[in-house]
Amino acid sequence: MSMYCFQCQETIGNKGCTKVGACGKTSDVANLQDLLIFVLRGLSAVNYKAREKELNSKLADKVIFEGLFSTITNANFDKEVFVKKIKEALKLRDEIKESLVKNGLEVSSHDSVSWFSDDVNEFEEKAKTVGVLATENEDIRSLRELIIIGVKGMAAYAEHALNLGYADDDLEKFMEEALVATTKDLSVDELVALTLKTGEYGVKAMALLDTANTTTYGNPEITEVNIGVKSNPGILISGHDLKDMEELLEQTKGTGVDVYTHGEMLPANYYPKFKKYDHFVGNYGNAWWKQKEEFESFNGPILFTTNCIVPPVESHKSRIFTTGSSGFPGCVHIADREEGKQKDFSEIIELAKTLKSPVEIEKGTIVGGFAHNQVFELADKVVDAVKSGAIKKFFVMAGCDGRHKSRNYYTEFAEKLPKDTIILTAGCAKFRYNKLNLGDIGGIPRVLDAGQCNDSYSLAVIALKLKEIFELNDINELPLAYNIAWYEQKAVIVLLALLSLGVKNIHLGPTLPAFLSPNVANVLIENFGIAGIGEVEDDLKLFLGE
Ligand code: SF4
Ligand code: SF3
Repeated sequence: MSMYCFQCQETIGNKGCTKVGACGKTSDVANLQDLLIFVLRGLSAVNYKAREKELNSKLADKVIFEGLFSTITNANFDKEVFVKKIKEALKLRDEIKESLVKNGLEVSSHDSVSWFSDDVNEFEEKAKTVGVLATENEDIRSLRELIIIGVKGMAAYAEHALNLGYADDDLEKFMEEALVATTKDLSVDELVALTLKTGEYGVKAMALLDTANTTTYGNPEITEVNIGVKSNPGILISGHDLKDMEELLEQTKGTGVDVYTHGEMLPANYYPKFKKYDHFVGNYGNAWWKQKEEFESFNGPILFTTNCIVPPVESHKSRIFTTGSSGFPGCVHIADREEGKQKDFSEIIELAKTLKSPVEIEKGTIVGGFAHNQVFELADKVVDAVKSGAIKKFFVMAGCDGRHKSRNYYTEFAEKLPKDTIILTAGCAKFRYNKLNLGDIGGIPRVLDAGQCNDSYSLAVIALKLKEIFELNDINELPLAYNIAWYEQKAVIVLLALLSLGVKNIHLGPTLPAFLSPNVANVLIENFGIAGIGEVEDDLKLFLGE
């Protein structure tokens, strides 16, 4: 075994990747990611303590959540990045440690606070001893990882919000608390309680990002998104970061280069502020896992702002650029913005001008933009449709897409749902059914896309609003079922957030996470009615109570 990673749905054999990741992550990168998490625990311990005398460092908060984000599945494959991040975190940890001593505050004796090296060979040695398997008890390991994985998702959302100038110290403090808690001898019950608290903070993180996005770019509105192409050369932008989207649109204005969204950037099309750009053409392609073919035919440069990168083939590797928490060795990384300035995308734009325009792979439009504000505007229509029986049930089918064949389940499930049901979606899971032509109910489309995975927050807000309108005591009394698909860690924080809001009986697929030990899975099953998926026909009967 040269590594151990089981944080995503595609982990090998639904157990763990032990030689190389199914995602393409090499063992040296996986191990350095483990070491980074270990070092971030130490940094969290000292920064958390420093809060007692308001000596805590804002930079440490940023280093912590950016570090967590960079370890998310498919975000960053660059070994050098992790070496740099480990060194930076160690340096900062020791500076804060010094200030703790000076100010008479106790310094934890945990190894993550005292271990130090600046030798990369030693990093590799140490990394082998601090990974997931360092916790021997299977249930404690499972809960610790569930919390860390949830916090990784939370960190991603916090980073996007910060890029738009929105931060919440409470959230940063919690991330530190959670990381430190995973170094302590907590009981199963205490860890279960912390898991739920992670969900509560997940709601806060998504709410913060929602405020950041909608305040900056307006509320998403119903939009027909073009999925065809135009004749200019284009740049494809992927991932979740709207600030990058804005700056790319600004810098491409008047250059003769068009901009297209890909994967989780599709919802950028729904924001009023982005609609004013004539050269913003629409969306190209589908969910992340089809990028090999779709990037080939796109012809132009591709900018990754976050996960999900598939290791690129040589024929288009030189057209791939990364920025923010994403990275891939050999691909140009666009540096972070300097205070008061934009990122510099000129290299991508210059390259685009020399390349051919995209080959059309689809034609027509898809409809989206059903985040909370837009749905509230339609509330009367929706409520009438429920009261008249025209809408019998809503299905929340949010989350991630992935490459496993078993995910055809979601397409089939959407196709076979009765015509009096509505799908509420968010995240790249939607690409399994958003081009199916499922029709509408009295003008309300049967697939309502709220946006990115973080916009699952909108779905929760919508559910809470419906509960209020129908004067129900419990969110679970709504005619609403949850059939969620997951792949990476952001979907885990969405799941924990829903649990913390009291949502029961969520079905999670295509497989239950490998990081849930049988006992921990049982806790979730018994207390929250969490279930996996089965055959489409059987599940439909179950969901529809037939
Ligand atoms: Fe395996 Fe997923 Fe970890 Fe990649 S992120 S190494 S596929 S478990
Ligand atoms: Fe998709 Fe990677 Fe999760 Fe944001 S882009 S939902 S998988």
